[in-house]
Amino acid sequence: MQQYQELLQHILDKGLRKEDRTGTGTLSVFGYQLRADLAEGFPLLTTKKVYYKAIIHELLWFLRGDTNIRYLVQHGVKIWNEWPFQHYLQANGLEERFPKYSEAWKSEMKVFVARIIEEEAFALEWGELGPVYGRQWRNFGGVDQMQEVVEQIKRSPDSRRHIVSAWNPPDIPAMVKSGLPPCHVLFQFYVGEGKLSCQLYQRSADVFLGVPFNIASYALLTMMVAQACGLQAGEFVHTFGDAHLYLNHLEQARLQLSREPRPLPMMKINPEVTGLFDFRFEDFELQGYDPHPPIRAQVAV
Ligand code: DHF
Ligand code: TMP
Repeated sequence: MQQYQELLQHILDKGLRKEDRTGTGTLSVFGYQLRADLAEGFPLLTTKKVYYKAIIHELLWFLRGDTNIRYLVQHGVKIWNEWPFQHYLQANGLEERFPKYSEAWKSEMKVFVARIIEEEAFALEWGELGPVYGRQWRNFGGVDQMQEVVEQIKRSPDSRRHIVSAWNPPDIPAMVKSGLPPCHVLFQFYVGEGKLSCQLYQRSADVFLGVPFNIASYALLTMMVAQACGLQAGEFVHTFGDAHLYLNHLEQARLQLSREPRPLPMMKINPEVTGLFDFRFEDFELQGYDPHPPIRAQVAV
């Protein structure tokens, strides 16, 4: 993924200094595009180790229509914990006792997550992110967009209307309350020469932490939808709105840029699964992933 390295360099060179909602500050560019040919390998970064198991679980969680972090934490996935936790602190007047990013905050988050796992009622009340991706994909005002898009691709592959949108304006306030409004907002499928391609529009992109997950997640979704439609996987095209590096990720980005990309791994999917909603974690096997070591960074909440 030389193109990802180029995006990091581009933001370091050309990014505008902008303040942001989280108070962290960013270097930001507007409008950028990456393309990955899925026949060349699975586009998982090799210049740092990416916890790809979280990506598979998160994608299966979206496809279930689930919006509660309980399923994720039960599968060891921590990437969505900060937002319901912060909402919980705020709703219970605990924000001052547990200042964001402090050691007390980090250890209280562990207590919170343990309760999400152990107490179903607590999870139902405090583990909800609101009507985010899973809800909109499977039930956007009563429409199962994922089911319909698969049927449409099979029925009229040449259609220019293979769209799934997570951006549901009446639902945005409820998403803001306990989570975030969608970052990966809208995607479109395209069929040509028996291959299925996908383009994503991402309105806001944390290039160091979120984007490596987003690329792999949509590449995998493209492969899964292709299999469910009896097609080969083509390209994943990733289009960005505000693509930014948080100011506390710049050192990490420079370290990553000093590393040479390695050959891409291959993702093997159980060929027997033919329904998009029938995939299980065990149906995926990543082969030949040999990344450089992980690079830690604080996610901006
Ligand atoms: N907020 C912000 N500011 N940036 C994001 O990327 C982001 N992503 C969200 C929700 N809110 C967000 C959902 N996706 C991580 C990766 C993806 C993700 C959220 C967090 C993350 O922290 N990754 C670390 C640790 C992964 C692990 O658990 O091992 C990484 O090093 O990749
Ligand atoms: P925002 O809602 O103020 O744009 O903040 C959302 C942040 O989360 C922003 O830094 C982008 C980042 N993000 C990703 O990069 N990918 C994701 O999948 C998600 C959910 C968020």
